[in-house]
Amino acid sequence: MPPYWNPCSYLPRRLQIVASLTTFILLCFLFLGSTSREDTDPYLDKVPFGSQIQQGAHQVVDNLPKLPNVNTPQWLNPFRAPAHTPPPEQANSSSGEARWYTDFKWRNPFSSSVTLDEQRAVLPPLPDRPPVYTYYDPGAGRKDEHMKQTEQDLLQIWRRAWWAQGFKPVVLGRPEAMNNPLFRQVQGLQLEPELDLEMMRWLAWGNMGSGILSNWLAVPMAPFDDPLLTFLRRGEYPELTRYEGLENGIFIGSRDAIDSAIKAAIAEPTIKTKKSVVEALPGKAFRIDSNNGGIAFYSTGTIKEKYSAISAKLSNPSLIGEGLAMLTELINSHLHTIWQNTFSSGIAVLKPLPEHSTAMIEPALDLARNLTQCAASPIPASCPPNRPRCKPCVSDRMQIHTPPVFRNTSTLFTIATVPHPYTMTSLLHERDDLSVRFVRRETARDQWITAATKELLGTGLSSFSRLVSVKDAVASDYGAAHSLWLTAERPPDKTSEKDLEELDFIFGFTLPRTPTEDGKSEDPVPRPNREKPPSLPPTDFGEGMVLSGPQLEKERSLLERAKMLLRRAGSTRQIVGKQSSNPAARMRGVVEAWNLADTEAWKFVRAFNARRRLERRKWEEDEDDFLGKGTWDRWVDKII
Ligand SMILES: *[C@@H]1O[C@H](CO)[C@@H](O)[C@H](O)[C@H]1NC(C)=O
Ligand SMILES: *[C@@H]1O[C@H](CO)[C@@H](O)[C@H](O)[C@H]1NC(C)=O
Ligand SMILES: CC(=O)N[C@H]1CO[C@H](CO)[C@@H](O)[C@@H]1O
Repeated sequence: MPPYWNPCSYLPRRLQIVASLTTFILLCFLFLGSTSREDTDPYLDKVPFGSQIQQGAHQVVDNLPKLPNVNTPQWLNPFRAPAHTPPPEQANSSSGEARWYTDFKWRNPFSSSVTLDEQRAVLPPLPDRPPVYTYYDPGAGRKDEHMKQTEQDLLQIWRRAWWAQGFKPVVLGRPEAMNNPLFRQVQGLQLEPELDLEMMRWLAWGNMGSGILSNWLAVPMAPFDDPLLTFLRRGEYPELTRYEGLENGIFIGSRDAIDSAIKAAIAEPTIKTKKSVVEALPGKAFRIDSNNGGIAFYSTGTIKEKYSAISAKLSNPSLIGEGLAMLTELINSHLHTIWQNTFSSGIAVLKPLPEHSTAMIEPALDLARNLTQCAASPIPASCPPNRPRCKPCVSDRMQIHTPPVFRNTSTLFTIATVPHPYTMTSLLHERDDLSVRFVRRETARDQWITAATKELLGTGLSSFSRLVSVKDAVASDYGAAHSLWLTAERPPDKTSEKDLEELDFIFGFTLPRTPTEDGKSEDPVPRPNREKPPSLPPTDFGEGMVLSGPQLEKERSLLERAKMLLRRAGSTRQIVGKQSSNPAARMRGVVEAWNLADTEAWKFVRAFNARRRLERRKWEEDEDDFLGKGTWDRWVDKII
């Protein structure tokens, strides 16, 4: 939906308001006059929030000047549901205070125009994650515990990397292979151990049906929009395909194609002398694709050729565990490097209203610092097998910017912190005792969203139409791959394993978390002659602004108190009962009603993040079924 444009914006402010209001009321009569209901006041009927809060908010803000609402897009909204019944609750659509409703109409500026419920944000449908399977047999070969632990770490890297790229990784084991009706026939063949393992992979894969079969040393290592990854995400694999140069790292195919390939291999008279399925099948059994740039496969051959320090360890039976541990670190550092190379302009830690948001963006800045660090690596200057010309972190350090405005640059990763309007108002006016009167008389509406999108959308638009762009930046495929949106009140908790793991699964690698010797996350290697990365156009204000100690302390404590008040207020649903006895809830309701667009943005981000956490938790629960049936459990039994 294109942003709307206020045709009156060239008029002086007062005239503008009068003209817009007149237009609005006329339009209301035009479009809605004939369907007039009991409500005699056409304006009240149209305020853009759900019916419940509408009453509550009117109690609280009954004599607010209502003018700034004239741009409410309700009457422009072609999707507006004619019925006045809220859509049904969907399964798993809440987490804590956050509630959401998944619908294609998510780009509507106001969720409540779809959900008729102030608390439910409308999110885009979750993209389908095509499954990618790997086969892991902990029993294969004789291994010590340390080695198994390292293999588990490698599997974890594999799972994280595929998850972050929009897939659903599934680790299969021997039980899945045994479940395949062709298992007995394969067993009867007495194959070479190498081919036997390979056949088990195929049997397990065939048992699951169409999909991707990946070696657990084959990980996606490319920008989100890489052509191979984009193709794989589509989830359609009509032909049995392998990839040039990736050996048995990755195959795709439909269930029928997999089955007939296994049958053909079994029927092959010379199969006992073969070492792999590819070798056992005639050449034309596979389509061979050369579009292979998105995946890095750390095969034995590749390790020998490119990472000799590791291959030296792996070829000595008593040092294999150590070699695998090095490989774990190497692959993680390569994933991090490729991520850094993708965002060559650096990281933008969004800082609108910079005079008052230093404390607010501290968690985002901490995250950005860790992301720009160089990951520990046994071979620091190395590149992944699929990107021999990468720029290793040690020679090309990523930059951090703190622009006051959101920029949509494809080579810039944005970390944004969206405050609740109560928090923002409290910080802007440096007071924590906001009153209804003060909010109405002294504060401007929707300051955060207006400031953040000033460059992207100019100054002439209403805050409501800005929501469309912000929602796009948060939740579209493109937006989600180029930015991370946090809420100021619940940033990732540095002391919580869960939150840190969540970040790892968003980025697809483990972030560096060990401070450097001086306690700061600074550049470990001095590099006098490095090239400067492409710099962004300078901003005329805010960037690099630093607060002095006491000021910063004051801001931090205001922020803490705002968080506390919001927690006390709980959900604004409490104020619907008109005379809310909870003054915090009442105050929160007033501020939310005054800053509709900022509130909507905040709720949207909160719901988006909550749903993302829930999606992953659900996958891990589902995966337990496989791991429980298969490898993980038996293997954990052995370790304990
Ligand atoms: C940012 O740019 C991309 C590609 O140029 C575009 O698809 C997207 O809609 C833009 N996002 C916003 C918020 O303007
Ligand atoms: C960033 O690194 C520091 C140590 O330098 C660590 O304490 C902190 O938890 C890390 N934060 C995140 C979000 O990874
Ligand atoms: C993670 C989670 O809450 N999962 C639930 C989703 O909804 C189904 C049925 O509605 C439940 O069975 C799950 O437990």
